[in-house]
Amino acid sequence: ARGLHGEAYRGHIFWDELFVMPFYDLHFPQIARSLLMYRCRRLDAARDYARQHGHKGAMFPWQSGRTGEEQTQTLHLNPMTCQWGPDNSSLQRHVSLAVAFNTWQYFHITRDLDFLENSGAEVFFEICRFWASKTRWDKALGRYRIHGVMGPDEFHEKYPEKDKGGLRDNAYTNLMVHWALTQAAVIYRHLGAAAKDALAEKIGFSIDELEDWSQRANALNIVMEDDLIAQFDGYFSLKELDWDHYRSTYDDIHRMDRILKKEGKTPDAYKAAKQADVLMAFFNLGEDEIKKMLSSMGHASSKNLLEKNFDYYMARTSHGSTLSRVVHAALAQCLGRKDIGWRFYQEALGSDYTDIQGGTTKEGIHTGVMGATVLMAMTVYGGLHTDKDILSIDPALPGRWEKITFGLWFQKNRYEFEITKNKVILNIKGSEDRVIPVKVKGKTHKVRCGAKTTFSL
Ligand code: IFM
Repeated sequence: ARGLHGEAYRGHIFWDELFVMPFYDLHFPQIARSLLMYRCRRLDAARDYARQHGHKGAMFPWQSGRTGEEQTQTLHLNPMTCQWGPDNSSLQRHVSLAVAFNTWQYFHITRDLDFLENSGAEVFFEICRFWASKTRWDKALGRYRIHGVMGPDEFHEKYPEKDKGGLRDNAYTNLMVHWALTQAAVIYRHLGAAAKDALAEKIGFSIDELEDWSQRANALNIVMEDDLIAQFDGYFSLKELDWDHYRSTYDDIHRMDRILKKEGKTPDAYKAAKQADVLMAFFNLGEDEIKKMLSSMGHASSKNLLEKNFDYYMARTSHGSTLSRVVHAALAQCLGRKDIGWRFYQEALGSDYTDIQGGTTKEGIHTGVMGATVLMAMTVYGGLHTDKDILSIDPALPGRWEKITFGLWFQKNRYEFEITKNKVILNIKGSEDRVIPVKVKGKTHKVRCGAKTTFSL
């Protein structure tokens, strides 16, 4: 979470590389690969961890260090009361989904087949196995459910009336599980025959598993009401928080959990989130993909799915993590809410310059927000999209930016962009006899390598 800059969290590794990796995928693929190898080398520890909890496959720990074992604290100090309380955050099993997502993204951007065949696919499939074994069939509901997890929002650790940690059907988790269990077939198709045989030999993987995963993925439970995706099953029955009251009573309400506990209440009982949770799924996959996934899970959604969820959850989030601001900045821009997006982006950029979390920077910079803000200059404002096999660019430079230039590697080609308010200049390195399709403002152009091509905007 803090790179090598300081000792916060005792140097532990969480899921923050989800926000950091795309920067390295595009600019320094060897570093990206080595970050992924940190996980691959700890696959056996993740397998043991899954076994200890009665599951199959590999379950990566929420916080890990050298050995790959779970290092998450089980007690948490509330500095407002100087009291220790239980900490269930190790139930953030979604960390494994970040590993799977990063594995796919790295391969998609770099086309490093050697990595996929020798390490990545095994990790990906073992993560899928874990999630498949964690799904439980609910006969009455006619759906698979996932129990006992926490989403990225760390204010909700359990149901208020229960002692045991964990929630049912966290939407971010279930959507990402759907994504992973479905994406496994795509990964499998990329493998050569020898790699497929090797996986069959090494982990007993067979194509039948893909069929089982796809069936579970489509029958996963997502709780929805009129387009609103419930953060977890039971979320809509929680109490509303009086945000105006807390804003006027406290100078800083980012850590609403600590304030509520100081008042003898529990954040578990309120519709109040520390950071983006449902919205994280949109941040990772985009609105169109979420709609497609919901539809294959039997949910109709309207045109305004993202907008409705954005407004609903933004009004109920205190941004107690720097990661929340980048998610809100990116999604606000997608919705054309440029002012809101820019405000979140500015705050995110200032995270360590102005130490917005009141003293945490001295323990190390926040690598997640740093990686994401650099990337967003290219993606959110430069308008770069790398999710398909054709690179696409549709810039939306903010008011004061006159020009942005950047280079990147994508599927083994080197692209160099110079973007102003009214033009894009692209130079794809390589010999002049090569032509590569690129989308500019939604239109596909065949771009000749080895020379600059200018597009008017
Ligand atoms: O991984 C994050 C988490 O999402 C919010 N709390 C801090 C962790 C480390 O940065």
